[in-house]
Amino acid sequence: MEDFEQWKEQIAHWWRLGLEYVRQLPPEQLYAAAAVLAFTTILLLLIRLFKRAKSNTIVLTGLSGGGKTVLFYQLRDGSTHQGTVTSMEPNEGTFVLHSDTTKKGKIKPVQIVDVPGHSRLRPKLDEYLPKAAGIVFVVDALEFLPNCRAASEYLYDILTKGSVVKKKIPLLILCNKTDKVTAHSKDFIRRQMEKEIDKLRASRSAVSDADVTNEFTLGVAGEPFSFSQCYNEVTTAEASGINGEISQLEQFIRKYVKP
Ligand SMILES: Nc1nc2c(ncn2[C@@H]2O[C@H](COP(=O)(O)OP(=O)(O)O)[C@@H](O)[C@H]2O)c(=O)[nH]1
Ligand SMILES: [Mg+2]
Repeated sequence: MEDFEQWKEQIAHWWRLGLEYVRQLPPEQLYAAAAVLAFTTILLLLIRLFKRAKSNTIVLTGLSGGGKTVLFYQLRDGSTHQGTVTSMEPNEGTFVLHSDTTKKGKIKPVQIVDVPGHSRLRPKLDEYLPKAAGIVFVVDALEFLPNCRAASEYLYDILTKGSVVKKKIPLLILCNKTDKVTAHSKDFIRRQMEKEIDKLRASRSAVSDADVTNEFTLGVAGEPFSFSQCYNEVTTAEASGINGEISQLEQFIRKYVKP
C-alpha cells in the first residue's frame, strides 16, 4: 500500500514537471509538434486504408464448357468434383489456394469468382470486373475452332470494358484441356483470336453509333490487331483442369494477388 502511494506521488511529480516544461515552450513549437502528430496519424490511416483496398479477386470466365468449374475446384481442393455441379449461378469462394495450404506462415486467401459466359449472367461480370486483380479467360483448346468466333466476341467485350481498360486489369487467356493430343497450342489460339478480333473490330466500327455499346476501341487503327496493343497486359498459358496441371494459372494468380 505504501509502495502504491509512493508511486502516485512520483507520477504526479513527473506530470507537474512535464506540464511546466510544456508551458515554457514557445507556442510555435507546440503547434508544430501537434501538426506533426496529426500528419503522421493521417498518413498511417491512409496507408491502412490503401492496403485494405488492394483486391484479391480473380475472375474466372469464358464460354461454357471450357472447364471453369473444374479449374475452380482444382484451385480450391486440388480435385475435380466431377459431375456434381450443374448450377448456372457463378461459383464464388475465398480460400487459400490448395497448392499453398502446405506452405508455412500466414497466406493471403484469394477470392475466385467463376462467372459463366451465358449472356444472361453477363451483368454478373460487370459486378465483379471493376474490383478484379486479374481476369482468367478460359478457352477450350480441344473444341476451339467451332467456338473461336463466340469466344473472341466475348473476349472483345471484356477487353473494351471501361473498368478493364482504365484499371489495366491483367488478363490471362488460359487454353484448357491440353491433356488431349488434339488440343490446339496456345500460340495457335492466340493468333486465331487476334485474327477474329481484327475482323470484329472492323464490323463493329461500321455499326451506327447508337448501337455501339463498347466503351473503348481496341488496337491501333490501320494495323492488324495484336494483344500486345492492349492497354492491359494480355498473356496466354496452358492448363489441364482434369489432370490438375494448373501451375501456370496459379503463377498468374500469385503474381497479382501476393500471398
Ligand atoms: N479433357 C479435358 N476435359 C476437361 C478438362 N476440364 C474440363 N473438362 C470437361 O469439360 C466439360 C466442361 O467442364 P466445366 O468445368 O463444367 O466447364 P465450364 O462450363 O466452363 O464450367 C466437362 O465435361 C469436363 O469434364 C480438361 O482439362 N481436360
Ligand atoms: Mg461451370
